[in-house]
Amino acid sequence: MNAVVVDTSPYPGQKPGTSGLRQRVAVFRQPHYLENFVQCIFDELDIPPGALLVLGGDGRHYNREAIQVILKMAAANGFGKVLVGQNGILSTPAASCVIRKYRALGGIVLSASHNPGGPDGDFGIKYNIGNGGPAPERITEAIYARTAKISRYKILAAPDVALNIPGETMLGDMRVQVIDPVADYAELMESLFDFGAIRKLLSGGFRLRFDAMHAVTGPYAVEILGSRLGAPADSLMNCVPLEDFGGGHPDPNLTYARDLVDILYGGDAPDFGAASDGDGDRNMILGKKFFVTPSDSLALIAANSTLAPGYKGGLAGVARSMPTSAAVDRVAQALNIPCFETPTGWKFFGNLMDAGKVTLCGEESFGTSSNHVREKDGLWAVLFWLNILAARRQPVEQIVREHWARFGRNVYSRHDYEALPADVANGVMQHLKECFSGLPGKRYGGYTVKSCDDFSYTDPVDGSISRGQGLRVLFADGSRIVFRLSGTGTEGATLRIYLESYDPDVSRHHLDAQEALRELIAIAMELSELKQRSGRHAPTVIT
Ligand code: VG1
Ligand code: CO
Repeated sequence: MNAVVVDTSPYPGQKPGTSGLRQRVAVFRQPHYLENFVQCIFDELDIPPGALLVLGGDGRHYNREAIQVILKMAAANGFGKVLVGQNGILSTPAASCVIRKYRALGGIVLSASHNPGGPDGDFGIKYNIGNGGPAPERITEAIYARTAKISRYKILAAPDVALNIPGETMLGDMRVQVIDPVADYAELMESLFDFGAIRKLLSGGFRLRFDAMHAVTGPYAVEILGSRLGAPADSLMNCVPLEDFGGGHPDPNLTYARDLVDILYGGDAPDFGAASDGDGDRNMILGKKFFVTPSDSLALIAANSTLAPGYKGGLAGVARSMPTSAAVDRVAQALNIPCFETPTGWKFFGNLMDAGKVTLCGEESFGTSSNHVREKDGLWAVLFWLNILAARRQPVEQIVREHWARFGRNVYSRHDYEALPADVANGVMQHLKECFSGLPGKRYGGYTVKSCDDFSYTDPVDGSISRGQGLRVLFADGSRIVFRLSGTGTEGATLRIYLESYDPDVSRHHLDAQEALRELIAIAMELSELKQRSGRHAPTVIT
């Protein structure tokens, strides 16, 4: 078997976004498209002899073919060994866990996360570094720069490797070890949470529903929630992964996880509901007729963290992405620990965790996790909630309401306008920026603008600066509106509007967020001229 060098030429636009390179499957299927990007990743690495790579994906359409290409390219580029999930499957947090556990040089994760899959859907690829986390911008920028110049790639001329049974084979001079995708991850979860207490909760009449949305967490949920914790088989929905996620959006929110939401809001609802996304790094938490916002979930986990054995020593600090509500900031203050505010995207948490500055991190986009891995982790959050529920023995809603009564409520919502024409979305952002200098001091109904800016972040560990991370309008009473363009979509542009106010008054805590934020929503429309510019009258998704 020989390594062959194939001549190629650059494709424009192979630019990693918030989380890797995401494009339509048809784009990835173009000749050399995947190969170009993978070679640029490898060229950017210093691959020492015997280097170990971790490889896996969320099982979406094109996963199987891409895995074979990457294996052959890894062999031709001098890797000593690849750990690959059985059938090419690894959830994003499991990949992170495996990279760390086996001290790999890094890993390649194939996923477009919550984006739809299938032949007409999306595919994605991302490089994770040796700490298990997404490559920082410095590296993704360097990879992108290489994609503009690439002229050849290396690949082994070899038959496909069988990936259906765990075990080891050779591919040229490189070893390929097919691993059980669940085992290492399940072991890590058992080391963090009180499985005995959760088992007791689940056998004592407490009812849960978990929706894997036909995505990668199915087998993880069946093993961990089902086999190890005793959740009945009919409490685990859509746990058979499908290449097209059954035609749905594998995005656990109130819009796309409708089936689960209907069950939790219906008659005879279970006590607890949860879902995770395409690659298993997101989570949605529901109680009986109650939705826990991801920002509140992060704050609640922080406030109750010592109930879980893996966190009983306390937290070093917490971090949240800028658009995430400040609910966790209040918990950090009470615990007297630092709280960091980073740009959107998990890659910004890695340095803080590596430096021991934070234990828990979260994003408003249904992402929560800790320093046990360097990715967000959907099932981890579900298990953390179950651990808290097993210890407190109160309904989800009551736990959240007690939290609000103690810390006040950060009323929060995000409005997404998906698939806008790019020029309309850019026009809105440009218009907002132009207004900014005249806004401070201006009154809108009960709100006075205090300041506005384009969020920029200086990493406290390596000093790197990330600019242009979202437009913020901050009001005198601490409320805020943030406008940001998505960096994960593949069609047109998605504008996200994040709305937040703070209410310490318990007598208003029952209000629906859309109701409580009504005035701020109107101000966001007025400032952005979104309706006039786009002709849209309502968001595509409200969370
Ligand atoms: C979105 C979320 C962001 C998250 C990213 C990746 O990015 O807002 O918080 O880190 O998706 O999540 P954007 O640029 O579209 O707003 V995942 O689960 O899609 O890897
Ligand atoms: Co995801």
